[in-house]
Amino acid sequence: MNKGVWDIVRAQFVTSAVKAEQYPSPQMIEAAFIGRSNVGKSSLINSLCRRNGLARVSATPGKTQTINYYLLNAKRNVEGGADTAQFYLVDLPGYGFAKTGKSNKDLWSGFISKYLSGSDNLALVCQLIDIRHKPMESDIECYHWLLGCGLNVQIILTKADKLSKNAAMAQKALFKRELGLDDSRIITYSVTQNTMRSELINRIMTALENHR
Ligand SMILES: Nc1nc2c(ncn2[C@@H]2O[C@H](COP(=O)(O)OP(=O)(O)OP(=O)(O)O)[C@@H](O)[C@H]2O)c(=O)[nH]1
Ligand SMILES: [Mg+2]
Repeated sequence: MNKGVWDIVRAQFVTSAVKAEQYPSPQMIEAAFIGRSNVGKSSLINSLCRRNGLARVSATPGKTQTINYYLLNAKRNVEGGADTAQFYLVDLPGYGFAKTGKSNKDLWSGFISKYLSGSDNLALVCQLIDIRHKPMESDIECYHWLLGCGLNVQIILTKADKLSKNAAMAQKALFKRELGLDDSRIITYSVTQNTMRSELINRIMTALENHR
């Protein structure tokens, strides 16, 4: 049967959580977004959902401080009708940023690592890395930690519009080597250009479909 590509047709904020008792019900399959503060996690969620202002974006690192759940409806055309699917997109606080008072490191050793290591519904973790940077210790460490949890990880190099096409390709090759990735595990993205939006949505949907 001929199947079309998935698109996101509806998105709404559901709830914020800092502990398991606050996770939303009903439970549903999930894809989570993680990465250093300011890398563009919330912006990417808005881009995928085509809803500016759905997730709060800020030029100041440390904007997102809780686990934020968004309920997404996806749709694709199939012969004679349409397939639909529902899942949670989960926006997480960034790592690698210490604010006065409660250190961001504490959050990571606490509720965020509990969320990542304890969810049977978590089909995919999208780890975002700023394409302009060299591979950083914290990113490499995070990536291996996620793999160690048995999680399915997709690397997204963000803010691709900040580099020339050639420089962006060179950075992608560097990250592929450094993390040992094939092309199916890494994608470059820009919220101002949006050219990879459909590709990324379909990678997420494939991961959700393959998760038992
Ligand atoms: N040029 C450009 N800027 C971007 C892109 N994505 C995000 N930004 C900018 O990067 C800044 C941080 O974006 P956020 O989406 O708030 O980043 P975040 O990872 O959610 O940050 P925290 O919640 O603080 O961890 C904002 O000023 C965005 O406008 C992109 O693809 N291109
Ligand atoms: Mg954010």
